[in-house]
Amino acid sequence: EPTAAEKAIKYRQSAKTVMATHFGMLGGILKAEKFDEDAAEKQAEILDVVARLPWSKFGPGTEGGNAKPELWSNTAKFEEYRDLLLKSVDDLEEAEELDEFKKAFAGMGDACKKCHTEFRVKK
Ligand code: ASC
Repeated sequence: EPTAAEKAIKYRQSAKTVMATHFGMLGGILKAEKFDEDAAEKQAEILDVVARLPWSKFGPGTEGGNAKPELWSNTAKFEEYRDLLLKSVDDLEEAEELDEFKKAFAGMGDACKKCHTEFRVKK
């Protein structure tokens, strides 16, 4: 039986795998020759839910996985990156034109990258 920490790590990694999959699907839609706005809106809707899932599973006692210990000693910074991500999915939800989707998409990728650079172990 996995420990509570192992379950938390599995959960947050799984949620991020799903998030990355939909992020990639949206990227494909935004690069396509003809913009399918309905398809982009569907992905934004999914991301707006999925992007909220991982964060409660980084609580005290869940150190490990691919996260650096610094994540638990600098939670303010971690939460700043999380909020940056959540702002970008709000922007995605509000986007109505290709340019707006692209801008929010870039913001989302930027938030992913900033947090990974600081808090994810280098592989
Ligand atoms: C992904 C993924 C990330 C982000 C990041 C965006 O698909 O797994 O960590 O996008 O590379 O900059």
